Amino acid sequence: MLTEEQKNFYDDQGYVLVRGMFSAEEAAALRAEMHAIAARGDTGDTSSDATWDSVRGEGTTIAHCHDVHFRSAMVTRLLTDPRLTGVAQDIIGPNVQLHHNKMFIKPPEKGSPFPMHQDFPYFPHRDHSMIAVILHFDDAPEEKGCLCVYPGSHKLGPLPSEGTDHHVSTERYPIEGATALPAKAGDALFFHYLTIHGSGVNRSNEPRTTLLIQLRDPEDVPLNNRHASRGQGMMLAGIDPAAKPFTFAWEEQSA
Ligand SMILES: O=C(O)CCC(=O)C(=O)O
Repeated sequence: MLTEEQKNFYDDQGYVLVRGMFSAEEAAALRAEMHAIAARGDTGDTSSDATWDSVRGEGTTIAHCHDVHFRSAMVTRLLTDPRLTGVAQDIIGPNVQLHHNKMFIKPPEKGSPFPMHQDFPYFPHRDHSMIAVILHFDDAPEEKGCLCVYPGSHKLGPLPSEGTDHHVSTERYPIEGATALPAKAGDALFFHYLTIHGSGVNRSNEPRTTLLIQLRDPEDVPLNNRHASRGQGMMLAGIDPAAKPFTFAWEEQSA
């Protein structure tokens, strides 16, 4: 749960870093689980390197996989952990729905950066209820390419985006002008999908291991049908007041 002060901070700044949501032991176990997924090459239908187009060719890579709860029961349990969903409820409201989740491992010395961007262009929603939470499974100091944000930028609304990876203007919003948010293993960073964010290269000699979960109010309305994912629509807290009768995918295809 957020304190009143944390809630006000989130409303004003568009992010809140919750320290020690998970213990060092829990973070270590989750870190091992992520690295085991990567070692198995269990990245499903997503490409194993998530380096963005606008920074490709600079010798960096980043291991990733989507729908991590379809690969690991530990992650399925994590998605409904009340420590996580409680904070999400404080931000979104009583009903919290899964949009998607993805693991990132930024390898040592050459872990890819994420250009500064808003998440809005990837999955725009009518009411802007969408948030992200990044769970840190090892320490993410600045030299590891921790997340950086432009505080308060969620109040600017959707901004023009550039390139195939939809980053914001690099002249207007350089990463050097953003606030770095170094985190420790077990910390959880929540931010609004309009908050401008990104991260630098991992120049350290250790990987940076995270799980990013995107959550929304089930009554919010997606403005396009891009970015579908397995398990999208699962309720992680509360109920879905807008739930429609269930149909299997093959029934929809044959209808
Ligand atoms: O993990 C990071 O450093 C940022 C990831 C991100 O912003 C994204 O996937 O949209």
